[in-house]
Amino acid sequence: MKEPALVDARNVARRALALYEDDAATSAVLEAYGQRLEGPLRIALAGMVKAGKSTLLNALLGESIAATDAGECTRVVTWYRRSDTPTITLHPHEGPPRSLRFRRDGGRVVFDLGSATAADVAWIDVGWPSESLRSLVLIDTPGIASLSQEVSARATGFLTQKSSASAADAVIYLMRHLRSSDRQFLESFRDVAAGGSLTVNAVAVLSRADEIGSARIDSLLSAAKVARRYAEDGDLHALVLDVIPVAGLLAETARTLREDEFLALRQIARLERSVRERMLVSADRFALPSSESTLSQSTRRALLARFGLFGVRLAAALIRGGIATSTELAEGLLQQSGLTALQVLMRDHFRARADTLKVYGVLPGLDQVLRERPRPGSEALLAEIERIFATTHSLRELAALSRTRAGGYSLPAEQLADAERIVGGAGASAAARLSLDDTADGALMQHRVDELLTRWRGIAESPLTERGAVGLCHTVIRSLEQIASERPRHVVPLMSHDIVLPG
Ligand SMILES: Nc1nc2c(ncn2[C@@H]2O[C@H](COP(=O)(O)OP(=O)(O)OP(=O)(O)O)[C@@H](O)[C@H]2O)c(=O)[nH]1
Ligand SMILES: [Mg+2]
Repeated sequence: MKEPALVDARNVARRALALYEDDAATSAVLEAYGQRLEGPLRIALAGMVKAGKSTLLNALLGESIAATDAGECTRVVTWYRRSDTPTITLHPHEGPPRSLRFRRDGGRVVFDLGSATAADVAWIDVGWPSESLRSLVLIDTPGIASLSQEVSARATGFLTQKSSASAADAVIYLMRHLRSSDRQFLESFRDVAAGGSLTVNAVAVLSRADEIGSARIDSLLSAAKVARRYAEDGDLHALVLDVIPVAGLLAETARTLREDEFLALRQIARLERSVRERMLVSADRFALPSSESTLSQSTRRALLARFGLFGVRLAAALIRGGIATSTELAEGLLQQSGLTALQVLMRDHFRARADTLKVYGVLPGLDQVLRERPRPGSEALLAEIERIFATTHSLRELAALSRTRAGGYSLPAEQLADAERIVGGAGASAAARLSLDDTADGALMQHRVDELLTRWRGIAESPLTERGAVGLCHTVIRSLEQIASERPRHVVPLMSHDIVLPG
């Protein structure tokens, strides 16, 4: 969907740049905001140390580039953006950027910081010819609450910098359990997010989901239940759009599955049941030397590292259930991993309103620069920013959505749920807003819009509706009118490259 506010925001950025032409420091900041409006949506992965951020990033990329060991690279903010040729550039705090050499090692991309330590590095920029980066930039951040205060501060500093030109437009927050430190972080992030609201641009991932049920074959079902409970938790509901269980390791491996791995797993699947069960009773047992299969100990260790015990058990079960090729296995594992569900959420909540999210994040930053450095002409630009916020419906929707989720309106629960969905709380597509299937036809949609319009006009005019909620009613009505005027609307496809499987 075209976002008229994007054009307006770019205009403000351009005019501001002209206004501060003689001030190099301010110009640099304004230019960075301008670039943020021009470039793809920026999504950061955040969370406590070892939550599985880099693994999930690799899964989303479909390639193993981000380091998941304990090296220095895990301690710096790293950007992944699309470029025609692979390049890795280190940006130090002091001195010019420099290229880093990398090599491939068993399907992984490996690079190191050379003589630099993480403390010397401002950020690393990875340019990669990955289709998954066509419409987004992914940002890997170091673990929060890591042993080193300094590393933790780097992540928190990046994610919570107030109105920074280099901040992310949206966040995927990974947590293994809901700890008080997770809540604190999400709250601190909300406090500095644009307009004091994080909700509209954050989703939580219940990560390493395969470990939740001790790698039992129904682990992901247990994880789904836990995720549901978290999603319904009042506090979290006000902080993130949803909570999705994802087994990132399984997803990464599925997207980079090799033929030799499939063949090894098939051998395990073909073992006699009692032998197989004994072998898979624990990770330790699986890694022990054994004469019960021809798979070497090093092969079994490699499988464990790539799949985890749960992944090996699941793969064996899928093959026994009839899966006959590595491509089918990759597909089956990917589906189970939860990655596809996360990608759908990213499509419906982030990509479908990418331009709006960029504007929502950047305008408060421009506003701040103009206020901090007033000069003749800055007042007019501030007024323009205010006008954009006041008149752009999509921005009002985001504000209404986060306020609704934070319990900011007193309306009956059923009406609130209805309102939340209509302003885009279940996804930005018309079908999601109307609570209809993606395949619903025009006539059905029209009928539903008419029905909802009548209902919401009634609520807006009812003397029983509290004054404070009338504004929300008008936003809801406007959203419905917009759906009516824009039909047939396009559903943003889940890009084929999002679910590319290894050949
Ligand atoms: N079983 C299992 N292990 C996982 C999963 N995701 C990550 N791991 C393992 O957990 C460890 C940490 O994973 P990373 O992806 O490096 O986590 P991180 O959050 O990036 O860690 P830091 O950057 O050091 O904070 C690695 O050994 C991964 O193999 C998962 O979904 N399942
Ligand atoms: Mg990491």
